Amino acid sequence: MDGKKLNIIKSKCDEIHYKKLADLNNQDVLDFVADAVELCNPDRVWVGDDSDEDAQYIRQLAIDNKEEIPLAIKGHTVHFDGYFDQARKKEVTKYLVPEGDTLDPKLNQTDRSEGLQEIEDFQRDACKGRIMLVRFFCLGPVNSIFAIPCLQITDSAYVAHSEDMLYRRGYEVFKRQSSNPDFEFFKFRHVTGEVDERNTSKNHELNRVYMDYTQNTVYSVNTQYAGNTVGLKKLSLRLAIRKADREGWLAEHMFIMRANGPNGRKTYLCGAYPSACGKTSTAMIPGENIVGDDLAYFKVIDDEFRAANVESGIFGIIQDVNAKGDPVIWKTLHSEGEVIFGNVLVNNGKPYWLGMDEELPTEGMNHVSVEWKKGMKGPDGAETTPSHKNARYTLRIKDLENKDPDWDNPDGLPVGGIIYGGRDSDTNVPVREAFSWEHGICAFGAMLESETTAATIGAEGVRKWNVMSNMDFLSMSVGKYLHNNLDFAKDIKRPKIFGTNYFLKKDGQYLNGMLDKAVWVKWIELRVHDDVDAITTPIGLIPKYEDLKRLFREVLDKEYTKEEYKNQFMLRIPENLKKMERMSEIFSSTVSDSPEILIKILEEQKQKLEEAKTAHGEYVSPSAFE
Ligand code: SPV
Ligand code: MN
Repeated sequence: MDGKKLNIIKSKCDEIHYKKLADLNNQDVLDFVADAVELCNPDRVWVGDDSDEDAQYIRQLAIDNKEEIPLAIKGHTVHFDGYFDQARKKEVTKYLVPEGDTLDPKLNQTDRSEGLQEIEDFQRDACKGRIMLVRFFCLGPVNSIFAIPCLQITDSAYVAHSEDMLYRRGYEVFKRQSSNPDFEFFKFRHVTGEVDERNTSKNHELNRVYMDYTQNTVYSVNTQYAGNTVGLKKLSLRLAIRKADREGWLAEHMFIMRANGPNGRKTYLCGAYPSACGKTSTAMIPGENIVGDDLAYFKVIDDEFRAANVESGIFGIIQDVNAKGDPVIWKTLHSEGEVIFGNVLVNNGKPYWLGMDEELPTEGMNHVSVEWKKGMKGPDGAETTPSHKNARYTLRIKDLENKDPDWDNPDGLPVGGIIYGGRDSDTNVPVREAFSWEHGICAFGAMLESETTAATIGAEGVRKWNVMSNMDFLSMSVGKYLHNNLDFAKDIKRPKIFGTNYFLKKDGQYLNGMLDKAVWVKWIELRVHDDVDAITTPIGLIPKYEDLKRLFREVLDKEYTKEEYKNQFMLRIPENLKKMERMSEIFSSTVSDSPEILIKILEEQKQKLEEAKTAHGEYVSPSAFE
């Protein structure tokens, strides 16, 4: 071992923590830590293992550092990110491309050596006066073929605490692999940067998230928002998509849930929905069971299509979480136990957020100010809200009473169906099934669109194309990613594919209730097993009225009228044709390597819509196709 490197670490590390590192007997780990220490110059280095004591140390440090503030309920804390640091920032998130390599030109990228130089300049001596935390985690269940070990360096106890809730601990995984020369792991180096009086990153305009895909490493600086800092979340997803490409599996931005069918049948479903399109609330439908709400890896095991939850917790949007719509989350958010609230309003030790169905105080502490008052303007002069629209909660899956007991299965879970859920007010029916895997991947997944929301920075309410809801995280061209999806698990029975849209409107009013998705999921569950028939339309297979009428009665104890059905499942041909036009434009000119099958499916779909228009007019009742 390189004595100089060891000495650098030793100079900042007490014996116990140094031993934890040395015991791993891994030169890559030592190099990464030593380089970080030398560059960032922390006062000391703390190394965590998988013990509860170490987890407790981090929790307390987050409070001592004032990165988290305890709330009235035991175990609950609140964390605030800077006013300008409330979401992922796409413009400053870039791939570092080495000389001689090329990345798809649509990916945000910069020259590798220049990027590294920039990050080093921003991180140099930036941990002075702070503790550098070194923690080991695992993406996916430990001791499984899904597992990807990760090393996180951060000077934020909030980041390390969040990771402890959101991921499996991985120190022992590293230890077991100490003699494996091919041991591959992901590395993250996050530095908070200069902080203001509220301990939030001051230099938000110097925020950078740079991904060195050649080294499985991501650097992040001058930010605290978890989507930019928690290495195992979206930073790792980009690396995982490349690793999956090399190894022949898929890394997806999807929930995993268990839908409960007749006679105790368990059917696992995965779903990709852009932010704020009902992803978490689908995974949390009362009566069903959650496995995970954000990230899934797909692999074939013994000829079965299986998915594993990458995470062990949820970092969810809190806006509109209320007792009626999300009873299980609501309960966990009001029970003793570990919960981090992010960017909510706090008054008298109690967190408040928009859409919680309670009257909100007109003052308190929030992301704008420690003494926020209604009407207060932000530092940019904009109106402020009591809680941020992208305010979040962090909790552990194990603390949810509706968790699937098998959520941590090292072999993952067999997938019966995949759902692509968009948000549009005028085009797609609430639920439909694809004609085939290829049709589902191309017409539902690849053509997924959503009106924008608050989780990413930029204008809201604009219709945006978001392939598989994975667009922000693609680390290769759209065409290559779609080819990988089309080719995956070719020789085995693949899940059925479905599309949902909970946001259809008529005269400005939503056509569906918040809970109707519970019915669509039951219908999907039945269709996975071919228990009910469906109607073939140009855009896919849709439910029959009788089946939905029965399901609405059984699931929601609700009378479902033929009129509602007609309004919801009417084929809107002009809007569908417009969508096809948008997609033709994208896939024939913007995307340079569109799969041929996609272009074919697009043309077929257009033709079917035109034929239906000639036969039945522009707005067609489902009965026309029966
Ligand atoms: C999302 O926006 O898709 C999230 C939250 O899951 S973030 O961590 O910002 O990615
Ligand atoms: Mn997400």
